[in-house]
Amino acid sequence: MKFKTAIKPYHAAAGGWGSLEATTRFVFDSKRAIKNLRNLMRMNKAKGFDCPGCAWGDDNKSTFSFCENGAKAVTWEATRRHITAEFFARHTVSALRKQSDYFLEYQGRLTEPLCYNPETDHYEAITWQDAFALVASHIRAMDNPNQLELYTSGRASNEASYLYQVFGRMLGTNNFPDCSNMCHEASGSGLKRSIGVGKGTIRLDDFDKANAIFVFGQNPGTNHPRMLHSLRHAAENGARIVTFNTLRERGLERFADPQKPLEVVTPLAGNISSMYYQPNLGGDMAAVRGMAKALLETHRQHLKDGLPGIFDDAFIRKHTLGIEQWFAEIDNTSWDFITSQSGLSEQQLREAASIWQDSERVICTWAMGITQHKHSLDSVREIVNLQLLGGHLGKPGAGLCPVRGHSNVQGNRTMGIDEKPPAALLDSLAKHFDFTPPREPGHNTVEAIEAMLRDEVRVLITLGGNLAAAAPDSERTAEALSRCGLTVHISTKMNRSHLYPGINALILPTLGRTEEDIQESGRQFITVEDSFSMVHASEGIGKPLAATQRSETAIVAGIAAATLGCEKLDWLALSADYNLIRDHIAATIPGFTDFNEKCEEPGGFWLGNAAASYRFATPSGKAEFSAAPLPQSVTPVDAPFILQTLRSHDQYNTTIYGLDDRYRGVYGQREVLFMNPDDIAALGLKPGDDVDIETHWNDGIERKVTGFKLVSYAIPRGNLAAYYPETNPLIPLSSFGDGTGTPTSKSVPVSITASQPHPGLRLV
Ligand SMILES: Nc1nc2c(c(=O)[nH]1)N[C@H]1C(S)=C(S)[C@@H](COP(=O)(O)OP(=O)(O)OC[C@H]3O[C@@H](n4cnc5c(=O)[nH]c(N)nc54)[C@H](O)[C@@H]3O)O[C@H]1N2
Ligand SMILES: Nc1nc2c(c(=O)[nH]1)N[C@H]1C(S)=C(S)[C@@H](COP(=O)(O)OP(=O)(O)OC[C@H]3O[C@@H](n4cnc5c(=O)[nH]c(N)nc54)[C@H](O)[C@@H]3O)O[C@H]1N2
Ligand SMILES: [Mo]
Repeated sequence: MKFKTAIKPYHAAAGGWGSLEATTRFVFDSKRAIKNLRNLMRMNKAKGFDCPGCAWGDDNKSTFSFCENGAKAVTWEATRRHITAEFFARHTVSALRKQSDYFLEYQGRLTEPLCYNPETDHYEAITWQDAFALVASHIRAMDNPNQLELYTSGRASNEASYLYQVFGRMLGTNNFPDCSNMCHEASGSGLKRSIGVGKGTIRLDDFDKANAIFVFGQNPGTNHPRMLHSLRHAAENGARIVTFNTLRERGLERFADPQKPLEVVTPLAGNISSMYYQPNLGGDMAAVRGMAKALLETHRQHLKDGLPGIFDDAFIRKHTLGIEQWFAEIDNTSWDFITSQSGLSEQQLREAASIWQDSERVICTWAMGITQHKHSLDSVREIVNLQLLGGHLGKPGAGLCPVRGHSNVQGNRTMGIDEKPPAALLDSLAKHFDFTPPREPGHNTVEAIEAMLRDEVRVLITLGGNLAAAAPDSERTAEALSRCGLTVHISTKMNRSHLYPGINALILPTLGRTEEDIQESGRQFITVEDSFSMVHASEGIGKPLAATQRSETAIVAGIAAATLGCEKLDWLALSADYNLIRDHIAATIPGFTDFNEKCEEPGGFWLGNAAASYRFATPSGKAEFSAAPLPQSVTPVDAPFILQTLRSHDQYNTTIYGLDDRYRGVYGQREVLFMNPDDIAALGLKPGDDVDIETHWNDGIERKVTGFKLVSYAIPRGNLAAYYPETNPLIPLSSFGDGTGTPTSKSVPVSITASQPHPGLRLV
């Protein structure tokens, strides 16, 4: 495949024609355009399926609610392109490894179960029955249940993930690594410590009521496009939108609603951010500390002048603990340190603080720019601290909003996909199913890979996802996968993880969310939970490509039945009728009483949020301020540059839809490095030059990628950006967040050198 490459800065608003054009091009390119469009129409409606794009919520008001990137996700899944065992008979696994991630998934949907033959290096067809029997025999041959790893990616339904965790725990393990370990772990853990619940406290309509919205480390124009509607609407209502983002991101500057044709042909596009600050990578905790320092100073001055203070004293007194220690820590933190770590001036931080102070209702949102650093847990807690000061919790238009990634990643946790399960969950499972679940914590994603490298893993099952490409330190992760006794991937499409088979390996082809799911008792629906704790039903409408594809729920049940038998729990009866699974969920998971009846509610039902009702499940029973010092430095190892690894506009995590990144002006290529023009000049280089990127780390291992094209970009000096997963080889497995285990994908210490010309091209 050849692509035309170009760098052409994008000047229009995000959304608008560009957005529509790209959407329709994508839809019409696909082989069944009309059906796809019908899919789009139904997306997010009561009787359609939940968009597999992101975890943003639905307002159920508009009749045609889709975004460009949701459209891509749907058409990518609903393609008629597919591969069978015949494809794998033509290509060895080693040959496929040389292909790009784009090529692999572009081949289309997987349609039949496949088993790796190490003698020929080919995947070959296998029956479902033999596949389940093979998994069961490997699991039964383990000496200890912790030789099993059960990975989950956040698309799996509540029903499939619930069965999956019951299966694992009945076997005796809590090894549930998941994509969340690489994603919002800091949000879950940080919020839990501060306010007792690891989820956001607001609902979608709170955006309409806020006076100010602070958006930290997030690129909604690409990753949560429907959020732009909420921000735009809020801005029109007079809310101030304050963005902290290391890069200039078009979607956070201006947005034209593609569903309002007038806006896209006239300059009516709405401005999004009132203020746009560009901190250093990892500088947000310092930035928030700076805001708090400015506020504290004003507060003390008010008290000195006999005026009322500026904080919500009643809220603080009644509901919080530890403010004095935090204030002492603020006093200990100098402006010099704050400004050098954040990269923002004292004046900028005072200005941001004054917007916060002038706003009666404040929302803070954040995503990977906050959660993928070493000090992410403390950063999340610092944002909570700020919100607690103003009592911005549990009132309309105010609160905390970690914006989740995968469309059901929050639901997976609710269903018990958790390597550190709360005792209450285990107690409830023990009682309901009458067994003794394991109590010791299991492995998160990094720990699972380390265990594989130590040859401790006999069986790895992945319920969706693509560990080989998504996890850090690609070379070591690939080796880790190859060391497993058996790898089992439950997947919709071919991906890199399939190309690092264990000693034995299976690929099990599954139905996607857009597809009809017919079981013995008839047509099934599944349920998901969005970022706002709304649970709702989702029912596919597309005809499956092949009778040999099975639903995720049926596959999990099939594995469990073959391994554990159906005497204790009739797994096959559960997969014949998902209502029965929901009855078990209702009996064991808080908030799901009368689950089946509640699924009838259009738009779904709200699980509630204890902290938003001033019930804090912390040790003290109060919301707890955190008094963590700022980190001495953002990375433990010094290097000339810090690199963040992020998403382009044409990808869904490791799935590459195309090679353009329109809003950042990059076309036909992905191996690019965004750098400040002064840094480019200081290195004696120019835009378009090829460079190598090398990690500085403390374990003597060389980590380097070569031949990345320099792109001059609005990014503070010393900071760099490049795409994931091409840069995953640079992230050391041992570099992860304190208390989160999340790989530090947004702060990799690196140096840059000009690439050596290719030997074949050298002039003599
Ligand atoms: N179309 C599409 N949608 C998606 C996804 C996708 O790949 N494609 N992925 C889904 C998933 S799983 C997730 S988790 C979300 C991810 O959603 P995002 O978090 O928006 O994803 P990233 O591309 O990693 O972008 C990180 C953003 O934070 C900024 N940033 C990075 N480091 C810092 C920092 O230290 N401080 C500040 N202030 N800013 C920083 C970057 O410049 C960038 O704008 O999106 C979900 N939705
Ligand atoms: N360097 C770097 N690394 C990162 C990140 C980063 O920002 N930088 N982000 C991290 C984040 S936030 C996340 S969430 C992880 C993502 O990690 P994963 O969730 O593991 O990766 P995905 O790319 O989302 O998984 C894609 C694969 O899922 C399968 N799939 C798609 N739909 C379905 C389905 O409906 N059912 C099933 N069973 N399979 C399906 C397809 O086979 C596809 O190839 O990556 C992390 N890795
Ligand atoms: Mo994510």
